Amino acid sequence: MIDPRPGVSSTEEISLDELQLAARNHGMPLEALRYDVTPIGMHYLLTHFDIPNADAATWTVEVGGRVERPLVLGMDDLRARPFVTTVVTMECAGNGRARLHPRPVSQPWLSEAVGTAEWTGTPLRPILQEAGLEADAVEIVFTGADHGIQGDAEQDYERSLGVAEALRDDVLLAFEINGQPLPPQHGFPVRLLVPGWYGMTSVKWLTRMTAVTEPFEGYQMDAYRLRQREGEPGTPVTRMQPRALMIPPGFPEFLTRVRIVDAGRVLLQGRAWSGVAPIERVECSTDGGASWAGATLGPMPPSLYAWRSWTFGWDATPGEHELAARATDGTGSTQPVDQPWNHHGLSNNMVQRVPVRVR
Ligand SMILES: Nc1nc2c(c(=O)[nH]1)N[C@H]1C(S)=C(S)[C@@H](COP(=O)(O)O)O[C@H]1N2
Ligand SMILES: [Mo]
Repeated sequence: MIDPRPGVSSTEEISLDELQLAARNHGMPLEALRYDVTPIGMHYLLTHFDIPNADAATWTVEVGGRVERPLVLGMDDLRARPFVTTVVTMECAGNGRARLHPRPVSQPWLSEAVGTAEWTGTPLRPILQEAGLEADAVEIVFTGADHGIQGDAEQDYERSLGVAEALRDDVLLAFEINGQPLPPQHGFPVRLLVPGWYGMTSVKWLTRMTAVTEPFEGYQMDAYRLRQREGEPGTPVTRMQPRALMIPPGFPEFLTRVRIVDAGRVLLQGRAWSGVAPIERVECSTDGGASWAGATLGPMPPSLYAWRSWTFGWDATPGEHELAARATDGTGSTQPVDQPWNHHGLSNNMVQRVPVRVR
């Protein structure tokens, strides 16, 4: 199929450029869905440019722009502030992209660009209040120390957040993950954490926060919009849409990763999350999505923004099967069974399908 649109692949083959991104930016092995909190090295990772060489002793976070009292905070200042620890599920907005047809050319995620961590940090709101936002400030621009070129624009990685969202009491400047200092790849020494939103908003290697009077239009704002074609205005990508994933049952065949399962009772297990509203329902299908039945939800998660476990009993009969799972959140929003295609393959929560051979 030849697709004339720029930025989408006209072949089914993953290119070496995409493989290069995939080798740097790894997903979470799906068997790690068994953990409430993802072990650090198994949490997904996405870095657009290079991991900066950061020295905590000299690191500063500047607070400037439309504020009454500009601040310069070192890591000792940040660590001396009140801190909280919270369990948050984070997912890349491009998760699922590589299963779209035609395929948007970027980091080729299948469905594993997710992880749940126990983040420790200091709340952002009191810092912004100390700096004193001017009345005409509408957004805060968060700048990372990493630098590169994307879409012809040379840039530091930068994303903004509206003032109301930035002042939410669960937004943190995080300096620890799972009880340890952030490792280099997750934003050492400090990153923004915006629970509920797709990962692009949680700026790593944070160096600057700038209050601005107009919506910020930097590259990473323009890139995260839902549009069918380049050039359309589109709508911004914000919170994580509901998604359920299952631990692929049985054991895999090395190359294809098709699952081999013994006939009989099989307990399917997984996690579900939404950044919009709590998970209300998870359903499973064992016939490729033709019919669905309710899964059993596990205990309430430790925070509003942590994934919830689920289980589903399946009487596996010999033959080839396709398993699927889908989540519904408290707004009634359910995962689509057909692809919700958009130009960069963002915010795409098509159901996961797991081919299984029962013997
Ligand atoms: N400075 C900076 N922050 C960043 C990024 C980046 O490339 N640079 N990537 C973003 C994206 S797209 C995602 S999905 C998350 C990934 O966070 P993680 O690598 O800690 O899982 O970080 C976000 N924050
Ligand atoms: Mo991302």
